[in-house]
Amino acid sequence: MSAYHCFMTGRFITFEGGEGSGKSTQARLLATYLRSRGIAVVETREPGGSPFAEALRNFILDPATPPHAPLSEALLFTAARADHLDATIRPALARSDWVICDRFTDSTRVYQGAAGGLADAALATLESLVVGDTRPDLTVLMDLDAATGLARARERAGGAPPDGYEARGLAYHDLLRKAFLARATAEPSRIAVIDAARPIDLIADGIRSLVATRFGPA
Ligand code: T5A
Repeated sequence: MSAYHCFMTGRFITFEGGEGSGKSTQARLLATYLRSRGIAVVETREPGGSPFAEALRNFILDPATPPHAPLSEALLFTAARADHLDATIRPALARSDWVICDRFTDSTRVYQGAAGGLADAALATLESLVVGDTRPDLTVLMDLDAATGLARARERAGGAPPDGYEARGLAYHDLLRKAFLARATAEPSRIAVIDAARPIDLIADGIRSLVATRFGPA
């Protein structure tokens, strides 16, 4: 029997990082691995993860959406998050499923806070109102230099127009990277930094070890 079976309470794991850093790839691989060990996993993402939040995602990320202020943006992401938590994340954790979420609150703190200029204290207040106690047990920060991440995201898009965030310059994406790393320094017990420049399989192995160390031996 897998040692994971000793840990049947739900776990909440988020993946964070810049564009093209491999979050979705690694979230999917971890979910597949955990399912192979008999664990029920809900894979989800932000913005999105529930019908209402996915509708907001389409609006927010549509390149045709007019420019708007970081505060409006933060409120939209937070509205999507409130529904995502109620409709998807909390019910899954209540069933003792594991939840693996591609982006969560650290993205708001970094994109709308550090990069958008909103005060961290204001975002922290919104966060406690909406997230409450449903905070991630573990956050995997995929750390990659901005140029490589953007190149990967553009290659994958295959010529489709970049969304509003991808279209911003290299200096902006470098600032995001530093802001994510600063969050990891501030919360080392929750946020683990992963070198995302390595081959996909090596990174996946490292994340499995991390999860085993954190929640029980593999
Ligand atoms: N946002 C979001 C906010 O501003 N505030 C918020 O509160 C929230 C929640 C979301 C946007 O919204 C913003 C941030 C974002 O700009 P999105 O479409 O979800 O937009 O974009 P991303 O989350 O950035 O997703 P991406 O798909 O661009 O990046 P991923 O998920 O990090 O990368 P992934 O796994 O899709 O990989 C990209 C490509 O690289 C390859 C993959 O095969 C793929 O082709 N790849 C690798 N290649 C080489 N080596 C590796 N190790 C590789 N790993 C993956």
